[in-house]
Amino acid sequence: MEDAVIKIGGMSCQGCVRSVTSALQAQPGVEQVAVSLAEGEAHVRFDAGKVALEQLRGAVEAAGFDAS
Ligand code: 9UX
Repeated sequence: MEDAVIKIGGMSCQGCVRSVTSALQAQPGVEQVAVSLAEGEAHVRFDAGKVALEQLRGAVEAAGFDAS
């Protein structure tokens, strides 16, 4: 398992937090997701054999937010 922090831009309310959380949870190999509105970041634990970090950033961007 891999732990990563993704910086998220464009979240303004808890609805955004929910959107980002579900986008990440929908990816293969994602085991745990914690998104902080105040910090503007997502902490993700995932199986790097099933999904790449870049793919997780892509899922966040596909949901309409900036990811870095
Ligand atoms: Mo809140 Mo976010 O009204 O995509 S859900 S701003």
